[in-house]
Amino acid sequence: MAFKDLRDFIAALEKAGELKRIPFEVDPVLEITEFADRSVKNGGPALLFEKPKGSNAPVLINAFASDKRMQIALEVDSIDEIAQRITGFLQMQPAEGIMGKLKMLPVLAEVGAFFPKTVSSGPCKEVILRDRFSLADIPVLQCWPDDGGRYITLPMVFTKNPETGKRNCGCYRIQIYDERTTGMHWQTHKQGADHYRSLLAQGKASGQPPRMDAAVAIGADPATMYSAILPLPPMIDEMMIAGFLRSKPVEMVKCETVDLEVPANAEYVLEGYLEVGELRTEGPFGDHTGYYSLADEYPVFHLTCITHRKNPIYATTIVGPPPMEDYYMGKAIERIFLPLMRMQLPEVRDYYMPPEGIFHNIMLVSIKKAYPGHARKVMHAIWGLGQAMFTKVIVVVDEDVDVQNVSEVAWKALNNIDPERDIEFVHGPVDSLDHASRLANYGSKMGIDATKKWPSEGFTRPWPDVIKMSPDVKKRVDALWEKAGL
Ligand SMILES: Cc1cc2nc3c(=O)[nH]c(=O)nc-3n(C[C@H](O)[C@H](O)[C@H](O)COP(=O)(O)O)c2cc1C
Ligand SMILES: [Mn+2]
Repeated sequence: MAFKDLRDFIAALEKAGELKRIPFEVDPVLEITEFADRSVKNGGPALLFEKPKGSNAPVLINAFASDKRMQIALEVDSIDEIAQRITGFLQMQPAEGIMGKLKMLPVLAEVGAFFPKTVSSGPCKEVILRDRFSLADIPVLQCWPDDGGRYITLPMVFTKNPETGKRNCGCYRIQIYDERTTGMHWQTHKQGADHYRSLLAQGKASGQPPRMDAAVAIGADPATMYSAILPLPPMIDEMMIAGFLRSKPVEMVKCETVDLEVPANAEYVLEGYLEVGELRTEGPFGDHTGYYSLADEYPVFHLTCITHRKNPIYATTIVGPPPMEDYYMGKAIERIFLPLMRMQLPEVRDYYMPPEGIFHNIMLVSIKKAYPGHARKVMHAIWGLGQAMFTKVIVVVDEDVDVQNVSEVAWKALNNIDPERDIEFVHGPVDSLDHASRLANYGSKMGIDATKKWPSEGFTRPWPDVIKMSPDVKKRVDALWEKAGL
């Protein structure tokens, strides 16, 4: 049964003992962060602050901040179930004969059942504010002491590709400038920025800077919220993937003042426009690298209308020194995308992005090596694979290495490399949050080929085996172990 909305998810978290209500006043300026940070690092529950200072709306945080809560959010016992469902679709073969076609019908029906559905109204329209509205009524956090202000941190930002009309939904933070004006922090590699660039070019060609519509939904059923962070190819509608994840179409409603649709079950919807070309200083912001990302110039979002549910609940998150809530969201991405990565790179056995690497700083990859230079081919392929292009360090190991075990990777990889021979540097795009690259968004990346080296790769010395005790001795000592009282 798909979650109807955020409230339904909150009820499920509460029933599972995964949510704690905080009934007294806590300040959204810094205090909620300190609660959320301590709680996530202690393996604590999701938190619902019922009385955030200065607002009537409760604040939900850490709702996705554990493996268990990610499973509840996506309604599975293990995230691998989603990967298996995806693999099932990918393995779908053209059906032969009537029986084959009949067998495929349920799968095809399931595919059809994912597509978002437009409905005429929904809970997000319970209150429509066109004239008197203010962002100050929402309990938006100031996350860290040196932040440039308050930031909406878990939004679903909807825009349309001006050329194709195709929708995109991305999670890009939103800095509050005043009651009706915000920043729009889509980084240059993201889809929202791409739509904006197209309009900028159109404006330059016509001599008239156009306006760009945007709508920001906050709080919905968890699969829909989660879909906003998924690194999907541009032509894939996040709302379709949300439908796939919850096995039920997402219901969308038209906005009041802009030509966009948003999830009907959203808690809040901010509608508005960007004057294409208008930039303003955004940041600094205590970011998921654990450092403050520096202030930079980003587009400005002007609100034209706010709609919300009656008694809205404000859903948010904080990022900062890892592990934080976003680590658990990222871990689920890693599992969900493994079959998709393997579709293009079947030699990949597994991969892992340790929390200290903040998604893009390090990826450990195991492969079934089949030909000379194979590890390097895999590195370059990963640097060409969507947002994996940002990966600063890629370590490729043989399939016998368990990449989920960092200690095993470090041990085997460090033994297996001749650094001057096995490390490869490349130049290219890097994550906008990388503060060490020589230029913003451009820098170098490193690949480490830690696979066993072959004679066909010019390695002619013998390669030793890993030490292992023989199984019969292990068995004998198992028995003697008890006898020894150990
Ligand atoms: C909590 C959180 C906050 C994020 N904030 C931003 C942000 O401010 N700017 C940005 O470009 N990406 C941000 N991201 C990453 C994007 O949501 C992610 O790259 C997504 O795939 C972008 O979607 P798109 O490919 O449709 O643009 C954030 C992710 C999370 C989990
Ligand atoms: Mn997208």
